Amino acid sequence: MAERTFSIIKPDATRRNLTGAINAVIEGAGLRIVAQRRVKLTTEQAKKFYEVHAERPFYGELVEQMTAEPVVVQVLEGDNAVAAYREVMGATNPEQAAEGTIRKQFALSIGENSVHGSDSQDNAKIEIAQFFTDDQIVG
Ligand code: RTP
Ligand code: MG
Repeated sequence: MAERTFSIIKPDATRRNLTGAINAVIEGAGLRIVAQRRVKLTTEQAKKFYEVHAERPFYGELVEQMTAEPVVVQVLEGDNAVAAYREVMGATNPEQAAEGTIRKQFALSIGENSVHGSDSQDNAKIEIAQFFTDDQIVG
């Protein structure tokens, strides 16, 4: 089975009506969107999702931003999906992101950087399970 990763199209992007434009970049890179749902995260959901960053100075702002507007949660499938999506996303700071990446094209700042993608296969499994049951993912 092809590898899967978890993606979030963040509020800064949904607010600017960029869901389709970002999905076009994802699909253009050969990744398949095998599950997708639009949802407004609760503060509890956002806090739990970003628990690893709880001690970082930007944690409060991050949780605020992630709950400000709806997000689109997705499961992406393809060869080396975790690494492939990290490459398509570009660097966390859009000023350092490579040409053609999602963050280079669309991100507003290091915080409002348009997308999230899992950073390992283990975390992908954990993150996917926070939002999707197996029967909701159709590969
Ligand atoms: P992500 O988890 O969202 O895919 O992004 P990432 O791995 O590139 O970045 P990470 O270090 O995991 O940080 C998670 C998210 O926190 C926000 N952030 N703000 N103000 C800041 O200095 C700062 N640093 C990180 C970003 O929204 C980042 O994507
Ligand atoms: Mg991360």
